[in-house]
Amino acid sequence: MAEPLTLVIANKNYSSWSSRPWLAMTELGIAFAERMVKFESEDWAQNIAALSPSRLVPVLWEGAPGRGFATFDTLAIIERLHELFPDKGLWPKDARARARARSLAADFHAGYRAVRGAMPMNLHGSFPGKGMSPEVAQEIERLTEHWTRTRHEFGGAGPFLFGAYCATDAYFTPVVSRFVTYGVELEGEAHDYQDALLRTESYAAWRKAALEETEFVAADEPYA
Ligand SMILES: N[C@@H](CCC(=O)N[C@@H](CS)C(=O)NCC(=O)O)C(=O)O
Repeated sequence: MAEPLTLVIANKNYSSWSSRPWLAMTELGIAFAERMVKFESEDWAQNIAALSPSRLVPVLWEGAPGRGFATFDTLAIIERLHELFPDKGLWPKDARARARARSLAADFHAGYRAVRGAMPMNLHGSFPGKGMSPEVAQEIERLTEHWTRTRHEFGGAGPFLFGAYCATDAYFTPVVSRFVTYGVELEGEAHDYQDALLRTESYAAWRKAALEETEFVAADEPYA
C-alpha cells in the first residue's frame, strides 16, 4: 500500500509554486494532506529545515513529513506524481502532446522572469496597470502565443491546452490569476483558456482559502 502523501506549501494568497502541485493533485483526484508553513512565521523559522531539503516550498512527502521520502521543486514533484499515478493524467497520453506539455511547463519554470518578478501572485490584491513594462508585455505575448498554438495543435474539444486538464494547466493557473490581479486583458483563445482555468474547481477551492488568509507579507507586496 502506498504511503500517504503530504504537500508542504506556504500561504495560498502568495505562493504560486505551492499552488501548482496542489491544483494538479486536487483537480486530478490525487488524495493528499496539506501542511502549510506560512511565510515569515515562527513555524517557518522553526520547521522549514526539517520539512524542506531546499528550504523552499512546495515539497511532497511520502510518509511522515520530515521523516518519510521528500521530493522537492515543483517540476520534480509533478514528475514524481506522474510515476506514482501514471493513470491520473498529470501529463497527456499522446507522446508528442506529453513532450509539448513538459516543454511548456519547463519553459515557464526556468523563464518568464520579468512577469514573475513584476507581477507576484496576490489573490487579495487588485493592482490594475502595475507591473507592466515592455519586457513583461513581450513575455505575455510569447506565453499567449504558446497557449493559442498549443490549443490549435493539441486542444481538440476540451477547454485546456491538451483538451483534458493536465499539469501544464496547473502551471499556468497562477499566471492567469496574476492577469486578474494586475488587470492584464487577454483576447480570443488566450482569454477563453484563462476563463477555463479560473473556472476549475481546484482553483475555486485554492482561491477561497487564500481569501480567508489575513497575513500581509511585505516581501510579496511591492504595490501595496
Ligand atoms: N524552483 C522552485 C521554486 C520554489 C520557490 O521559490 N518557492 C517560494 C515560495 S513560492 C519559497 O519557498 N520562498 C521562500 C524563500 O525564498 O525563503 C520550485 O519550483 O519549487
